[in-house]
Amino acid sequence: MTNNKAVLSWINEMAEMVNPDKIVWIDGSEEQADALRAEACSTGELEALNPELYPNCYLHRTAVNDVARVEHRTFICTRTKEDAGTINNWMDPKECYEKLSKLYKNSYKGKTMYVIPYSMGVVGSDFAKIGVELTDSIYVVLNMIIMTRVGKNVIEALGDSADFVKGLHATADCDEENRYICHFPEDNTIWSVNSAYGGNVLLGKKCFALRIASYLGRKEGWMAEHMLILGLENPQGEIKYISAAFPSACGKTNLAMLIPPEIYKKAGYKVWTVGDDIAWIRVGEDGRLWAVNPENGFFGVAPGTNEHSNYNALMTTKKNCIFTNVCHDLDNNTVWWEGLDNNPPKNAINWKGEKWDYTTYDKADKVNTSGAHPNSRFTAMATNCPCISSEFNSLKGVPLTAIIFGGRRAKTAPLVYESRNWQHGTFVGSIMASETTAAAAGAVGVVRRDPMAMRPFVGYDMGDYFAHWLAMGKKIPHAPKIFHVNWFRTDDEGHFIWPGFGDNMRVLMWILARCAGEVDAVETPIGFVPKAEDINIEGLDGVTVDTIRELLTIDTASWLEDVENIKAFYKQVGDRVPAELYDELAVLEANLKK
Ligand code: OXD
Ligand code: MN
Repeated sequence: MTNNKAVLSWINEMAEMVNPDKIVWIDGSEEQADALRAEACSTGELEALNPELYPNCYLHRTAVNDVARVEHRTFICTRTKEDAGTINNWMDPKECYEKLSKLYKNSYKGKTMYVIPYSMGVVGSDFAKIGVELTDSIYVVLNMIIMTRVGKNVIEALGDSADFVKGLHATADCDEENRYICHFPEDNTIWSVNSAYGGNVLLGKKCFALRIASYLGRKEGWMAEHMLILGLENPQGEIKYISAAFPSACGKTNLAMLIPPEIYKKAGYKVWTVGDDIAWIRVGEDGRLWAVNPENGFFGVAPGTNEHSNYNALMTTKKNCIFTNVCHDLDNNTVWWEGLDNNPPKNAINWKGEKWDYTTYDKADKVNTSGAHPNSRFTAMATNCPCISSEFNSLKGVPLTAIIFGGRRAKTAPLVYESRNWQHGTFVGSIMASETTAAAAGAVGVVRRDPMAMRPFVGYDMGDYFAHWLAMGKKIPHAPKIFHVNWFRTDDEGHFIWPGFGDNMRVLMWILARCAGEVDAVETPIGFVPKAEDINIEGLDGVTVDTIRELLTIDTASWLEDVENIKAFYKQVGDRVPAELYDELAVLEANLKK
């Protein structure tokens, strides 16, 4: 498919090591994808679902020991340990190549090597970057076809350039003890071995679009972030774009596909999805920040997705979708997961491939008793999403009006607050955290600091990453305002106070009003919070202005406790935490003690 010397000699070198029976290029055609689906169905790698209810949809099960990203086996292999930083696992590149070469040796024997040329971002856009993934798995090929832009036009766009990310994946024996997800940012290379689970093997996603891309972004002056992008359209037809970073499992996909509450819907407001997981962001010629979603599909968590929590995501899964590790309803050959409805299938196979009796389900032991694995997934085409933005395929992206950070905090963070400026906003991102609700451990959960929701995804030193955020701020004449939200405050009985889901739009409306200079705010030690009466609660059952007041209170004692936790975290990040962030921390502490 190409005469590109760099591509061909790399493929030859890899093929010599893994020793496939044959090499097949993925050309992006429907005919080839169809043939691969048929082949995967004939071997049992995929099961075709009911063609009337789920046209062109398939079910796949991974090995039971291979169901999630493996952060403890994920490495950043820069030449010096310091450049990978203290938060990442590090291995010397030479040592890593040697170690993994042994695991790769002959691992494709009897198999086909699929060569997948793919683009992150629309081919032809200034944002787009090209990768080539080699894999022994048809499941990976078919997922990559949904999640990225794959095919001939990509390799044509590459021409004879050597500027592409080289990704090698081998399922090998799926041996947990020898599972490695390794990144060589200095070589534009990703090596993944002994896994076949999405997050570890769809190399365009976390590995390239976040870890390698964050490294490239720093070098080239742009940003790769773990952020959704949405457009909020007002009744006049004007659309403002917002990006938001939340840690995994804090509702990014739900916010990205939000359905406005009745009062806003009636008035003519709409929400459009540009992306649900990753944003690549650049400074535009107009001095604003412009963002694209480099992906082409959604790799979403299935459990909990239902008509009420995320109607649009559910609709997106109804055709051309690959389901992984969900429950198989044998009566009508469809899929099911916990939280889809209250009607578990009576004749079903669970995520492990065993006959499943729904009456044995025990919330305290989900992994062993649920029909679908808690991290079971759907891989769905973005263009099947009912609320996909008309700018999804835009070459220049969308201009950002606001950036939002958020975490799951039972007590500390208020419903929403606004940072004072870019530097303070960077600080707010750097202190992001999410709590586990460990009832056994007492009232307050365990805090895991997850800066900008990027803890597992920064391809270099975290202190340098903070410095890059500060440096970017100096290059943006019209920077978006930066906010922090928390949908997860709980009352004394542990119940969520804020209804969340579609009603989060009420908070987005305040954020956009602030960006337009249309509403006042109250200055507090942590930043600006709304006046309680400025959050619209019309049509909200059981939420009063007093509820909002409670959601906006700042508990000085728990914030001071948090300050100590932040100090410990910064210390762990190490020497490269910028002085400006220590200044912001000192200001926060002084404000709280005033
Ligand atoms: C994640 C994901 O783990 O998006 O963050 O899959
Ligand atoms: Mn994610």
